[in-house]
Amino acid sequence: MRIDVVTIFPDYLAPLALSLPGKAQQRGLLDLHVHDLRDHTYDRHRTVDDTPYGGGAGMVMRPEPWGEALDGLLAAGASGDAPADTPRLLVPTPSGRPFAQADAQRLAREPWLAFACGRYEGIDQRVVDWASERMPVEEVSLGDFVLNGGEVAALAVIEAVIRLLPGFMGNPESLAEESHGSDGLLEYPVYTKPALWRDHEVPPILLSGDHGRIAAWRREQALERTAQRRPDLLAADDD
Ligand code: 6GU
Repeated sequence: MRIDVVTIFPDYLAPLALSLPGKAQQRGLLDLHVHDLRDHTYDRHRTVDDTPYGGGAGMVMRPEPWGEALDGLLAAGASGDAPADTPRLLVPTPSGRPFAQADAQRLAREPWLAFACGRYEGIDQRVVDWASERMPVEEVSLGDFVLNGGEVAALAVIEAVIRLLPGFMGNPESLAEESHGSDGLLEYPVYTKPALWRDHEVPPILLSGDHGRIAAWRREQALERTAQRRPDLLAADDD
């Protein structure tokens, strides 16, 4: 999978050189391209923002640098240098549609993703409107809170997606058994050695060797936890 990220802070994406994402790049599973939006500015101060039309607080990202940056992606697509004609463009924003595991699974099947990381009060809406006429575009949110910019959100989405790529994980079985996995429940609590730690015991059933009762206990715990923390998930859980 190819992933392009356009940002005024390329260093925010540096963690993708670490750990499993770093290995995935070395092994050719992930082809990551990070671009500095300011490379598409031509004034002395490399300005990317301006005051909002209609007034109000904060600054808005000007469309011209974004247009050039996206032109560059389309040129890569047209030249055959990329794995598709266009990327699917993800725009992280608190006003986007909520991003969930099903989206990660859907995006993991795409050959080419691009991320437009906005800062300040956001990107001039015409950039999304123009891009939408040329490539699939999704404005996505991680939840009901506000980050300073799209970079941390892009990192989170990228990690959620690339860990689903075939061959990314050492042990693909850990993909099947996790919160927001196929059963729609939160994960049950987990324990390891020692069996007694600071007066706290591991639930004895887990030491019983009775795999049927252990599976039933875990299901019960997952249901209880989900009811406590995320009742909204149970409303949609049919079984
Ligand atoms: Cl995707 N972007 C920003 N800037 N803030 C957020 C977010 C995204 N999701 C939650 N808060």
